[in-house]
Amino acid sequence: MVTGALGQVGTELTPRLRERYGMENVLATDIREPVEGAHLGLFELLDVTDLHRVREVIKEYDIDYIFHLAAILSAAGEMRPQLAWRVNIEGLRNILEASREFEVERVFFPSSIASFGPETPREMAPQDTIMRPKTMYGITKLAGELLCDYYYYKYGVDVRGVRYPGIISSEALPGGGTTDYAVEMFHYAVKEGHYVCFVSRETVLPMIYMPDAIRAAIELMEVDISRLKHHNAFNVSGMSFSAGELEEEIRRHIPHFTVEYRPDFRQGIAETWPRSIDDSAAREEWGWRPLYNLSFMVEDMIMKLKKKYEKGLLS
Ligand code: NAD
Ligand code: AKB
Repeated sequence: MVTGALGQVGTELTPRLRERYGMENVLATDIREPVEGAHLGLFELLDVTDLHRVREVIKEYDIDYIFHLAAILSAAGEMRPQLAWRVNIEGLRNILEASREFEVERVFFPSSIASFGPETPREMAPQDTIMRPKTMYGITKLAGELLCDYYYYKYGVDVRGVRYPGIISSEALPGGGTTDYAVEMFHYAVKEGHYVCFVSRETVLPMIYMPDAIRAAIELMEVDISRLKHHNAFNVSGMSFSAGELEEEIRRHIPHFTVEYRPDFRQGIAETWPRSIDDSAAREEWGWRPLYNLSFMVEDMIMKLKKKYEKGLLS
């Protein structure tokens, strides 16, 4: 079962899981209906804050693995902090509680670089370090990591997770995060040749390309637990670059592309996050290796988006 399956990650993780485990073996769920005509396979409406419904769906489908993606991201969470708390904390608790009750075999929980704070070393943020997040989203992600630990040690629920950097992808648009500029920049480059960026040119954040992000989730869920010392909240890294460096790399493919930098409140959020993260624990414990660097990712993104705009799949 995938929760929040219609979001940026679920849109690509769900089909990948279906390819790997069989169409009929993967249930997509979300609080909203899929767009009409989208070929989705098994789907149920599920609000993760509704424990009764979470239990009902897990029981009805005899769920054994859960990829719990439903969440309110950083920028949206600053607009609606109470909602972020409810979805990210109560939703996770419901998933863990029902997993304990129905003996779900494994749960995947994606945390984020947002769980770090300004007191964390900004370069190569370590796996185990000081963490004092300043956004509601970051607070819920850090509390979520701890809640996952609690269910693992107290009840033996096999919950595993990563701390994702900003995820760049070409299928679904991102859903209200601070790193959204890194995806939006591609769309505006391809369709308009100009982008107004909401963080400064110098802002550096860690990022990962979606194929690597999905592989990380699947590899971690499949690894033999005896290899894991951390089991949860693994730093996974792909690349780090400034907004200006991304602009320049895109311009190598679209020479007329220009960007204007007009930082808004999301600049303040970005400044509380590390510029790069150390993922050596993931590398050592389960063999994690990212395959995409900046130039490889930019080339692939532009090729995919150009095709989509040309075919009229995006407007
Ligand atoms: P998204 O915002 O694109 O998608 C979240 C989905 O959750 C949406 O489809 C939304 O409809 C659904 N949702 C919202 N409230 C819900 C509720 N009450 N019940 C059920 N579904 C609900 O997010 P995403 O980018 O796909 O992120 C997936 C997960 O990965 C999240 O937990 C996020 O914190 C984490 N993550 C994402 C990134 C990133 O850059 N995308 C980075 C780090 C961590
Ligand atoms: C956000 O910007 O909120 C997300 C994240 C890094 O968790 N993309």
